[in-house]
Amino acid sequence: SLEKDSSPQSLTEPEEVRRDAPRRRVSLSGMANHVVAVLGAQWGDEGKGKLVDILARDAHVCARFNGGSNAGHTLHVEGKKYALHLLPCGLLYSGVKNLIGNGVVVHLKTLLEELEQLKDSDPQAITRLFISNRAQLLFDFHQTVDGLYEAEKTKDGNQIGTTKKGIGPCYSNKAARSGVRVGDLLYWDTFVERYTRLLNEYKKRFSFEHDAEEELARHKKYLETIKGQITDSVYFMKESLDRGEKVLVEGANATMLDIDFGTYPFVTSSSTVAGGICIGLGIPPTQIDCCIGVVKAYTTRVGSGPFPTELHDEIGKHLQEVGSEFGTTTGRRRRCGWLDMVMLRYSQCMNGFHSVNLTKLDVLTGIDQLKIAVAYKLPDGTVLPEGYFPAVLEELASVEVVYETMSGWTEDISQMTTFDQLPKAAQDYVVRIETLMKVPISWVGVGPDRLNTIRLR
Ligand code: 2SA
Ligand code: GDP
Ligand code: MG
Repeated sequence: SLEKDSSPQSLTEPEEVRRDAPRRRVSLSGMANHVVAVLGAQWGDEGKGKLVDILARDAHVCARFNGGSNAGHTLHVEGKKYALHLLPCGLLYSGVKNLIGNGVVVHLKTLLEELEQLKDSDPQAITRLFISNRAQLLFDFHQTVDGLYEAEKTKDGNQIGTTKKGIGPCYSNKAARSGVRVGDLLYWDTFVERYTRLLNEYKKRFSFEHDAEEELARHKKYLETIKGQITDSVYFMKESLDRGEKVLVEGANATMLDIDFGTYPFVTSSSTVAGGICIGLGIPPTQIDCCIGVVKAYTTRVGSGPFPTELHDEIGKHLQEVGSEFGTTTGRRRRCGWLDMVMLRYSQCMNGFHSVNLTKLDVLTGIDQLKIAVAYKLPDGTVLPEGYFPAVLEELASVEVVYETMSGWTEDISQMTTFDQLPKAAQDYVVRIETLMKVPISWVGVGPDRLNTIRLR
């Protein structure tokens, strides 16, 4: 009976089973775990690509779970610079399989152009790439429509400052259940029907020219190239995990751009936080062993939206210029400001980072005094509690930022390889961040190259 089922006795057994189940031990040293995720803790461009590149060497699989070609991950490897947008960074290693999960929106033209870049040095790269049959296809008209929405919003001063890569329109179609998926390509007539229906929906809403015949013909060619790479990613991941393979999950965009938890509506359209991994790859939360947060030693943001610690002075200019803060995808100048611990503690609430990679510490060299935002105060003097970040932009706009000031340093730290070599002021800055965030820092970036990384744990 119902009563019996809900009695405390019936709960005892499963609880015991759960308690007895072996728990995996988390290691802070990245790929010592089975499933490791690298996620951006701020507004993106923290340097996720660089850490993924460092860890991918020891992975069997590198997987993307969210976003599309709006992401821009820059890698500096052996004197060469790579900018990847849609391809997982693990593709640079010949022993790593790369998965584009169901949560990604795939613009095949971009994907194949990126592969083309690698063709000379690595003609086999495509054989290591797998694309989920459940991933949404992003067409050229999504990009056109992204621009048209932005133009409409610009009229009222509400533009988001998107990358115009079609991300918002494509995820909207997914939610509206009118999207076209990668697997649909395998059933050509259905694909053409769905594509045409979707395009016609947009044609009713906007006036724009679009050569559907040409785009369809191109997709027929794309299909020939990628047919063997289309996979059922849930099954792919299950098999991989059953074999005990090491999986590196590569986050795109970042926490404060998350569709739910970011500074809505000035966000991207995917789930960028730890929870998004399960949705975008089809793996259970119990499989994720370690989440690493990538935190830039200051804050940047590209596009519109609130930025409480933004600097409009010489220091902001220093961060922008010394940090080469330009968008990897659009070349846009990134807005710069002080490190914001209020935001990072909020970021920790959703992501539960096991450890942190602090990046771009070298960019702070030469700044006399460094500030860290440690609290937000409301107009009535109330200090917001730890972990709380205003969801409503009006409340966020009303806060006064409370800063702590620390001494800077002048020594060039870019060639330093141990924590002990860092000037005392730089060490203090790192330790202070660790204390305020309550998460161990495992790596400190002191330059763009793979090698410019100090390992702490
Ligand atoms: P979208 O295109 O719909 O995802 O844009 C919505 C908002 O998300 C921001 N966004 C980004 N912010 C930082 N970096 C991103 N990737 C590129 C990079 C950006 C670039 O690595 O530099 O090149 O401009 C990225 N992608 C999206 C975007 O600025 C909007 O605020
Ligand atoms: P992602 O989107 O998080 O992968 O980051 P991006 O590649 O868009 O932007 C980060 C930029 O900072 C890239 O140009 C990296 O090469 C560079 N970078 C990463 N780590 C460091 C670092 O520790 N110091 C310096 N100076 N540059 C870094
Ligand atoms: Mg980027």
